[in-house]
Amino acid sequence: MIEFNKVTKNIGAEVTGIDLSKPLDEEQVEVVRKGLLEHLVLFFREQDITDEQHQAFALNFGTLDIPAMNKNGGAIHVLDQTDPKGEGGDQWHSDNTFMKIPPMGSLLRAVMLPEVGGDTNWANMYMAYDSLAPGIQRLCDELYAEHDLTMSISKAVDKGHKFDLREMQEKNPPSIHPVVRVHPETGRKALYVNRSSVTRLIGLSRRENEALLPLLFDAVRDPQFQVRLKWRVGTLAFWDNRPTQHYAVADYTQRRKMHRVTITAPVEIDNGVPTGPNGVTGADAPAEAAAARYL
Ligand SMILES: O=C(O)CCC(=O)C(=O)O
Ligand SMILES: [Fe+2]
Repeated sequence: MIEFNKVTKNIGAEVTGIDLSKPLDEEQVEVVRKGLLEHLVLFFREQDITDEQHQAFALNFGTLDIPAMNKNGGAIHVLDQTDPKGEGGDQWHSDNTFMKIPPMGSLLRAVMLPEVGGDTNWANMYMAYDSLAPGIQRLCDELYAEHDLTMSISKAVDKGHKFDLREMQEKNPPSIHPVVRVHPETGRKALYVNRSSVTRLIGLSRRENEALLPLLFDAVRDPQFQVRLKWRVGTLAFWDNRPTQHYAVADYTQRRKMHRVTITAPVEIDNGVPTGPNGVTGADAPAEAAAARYL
């Protein structure tokens, strides 16, 4: 029987009674899906699985994305790091929010780990939203933000990674999303801005941006909203990318190798377009006024 054992009060559960090397039946898939909605990130321990089994498990919950930075064109993204500082994971973020349809979830598996260090943290962004004063929540409910992959990629380029930044920007132009995202399955509001990719709040002046953005970015920092995972080889983490952010702690110098797939939800469950209160999407943002006031 599949069981969920909470790791903290507010986010994260270890899942037992499931073998990810075997196909799941419909009932098992439904139990895991519900568990994910409740706990936001699920940890599966001692799963000695192949990339194919990893992908087969992910396919129960959506279609596989081909990541923008994947040079080999496959769905498995390999993170192989010994010098992780500034490589992107060590900043609170939700995956690929520069996309019009960011991934619904990510499934990350530890293949090789340093002796110590390299933990990952997740934060509950429903709670981050709930922690704001009602007046600030109302303000946020009406705002939009621009998400751009340039910030995180240019850091990697600075570190010597070979990306053609201009080509990546052309292929992946910035997207605008509501600052508050209503989860299509739970109906709850989550704060949907992250320091890794948000460049500005639309329609606000530069000074207004400078005052408000740090407040919103830093709502994620309260440890009450967080869970920290100590990986073991064979641990797989599956998170709902819509109401969470995560942060990979860059405190190791030995090799750490992780395999990841990201998924897009089935359209009948979620069309994938981040949607705010009253059903607005990035397309409803006041774009003209924004450009003028930003300057
Ligand atoms: O390396 C990790 O633990 C997480 C990296 C990350 O941000 C991701 O896989 O999306
Ligand atoms: Fe990430």
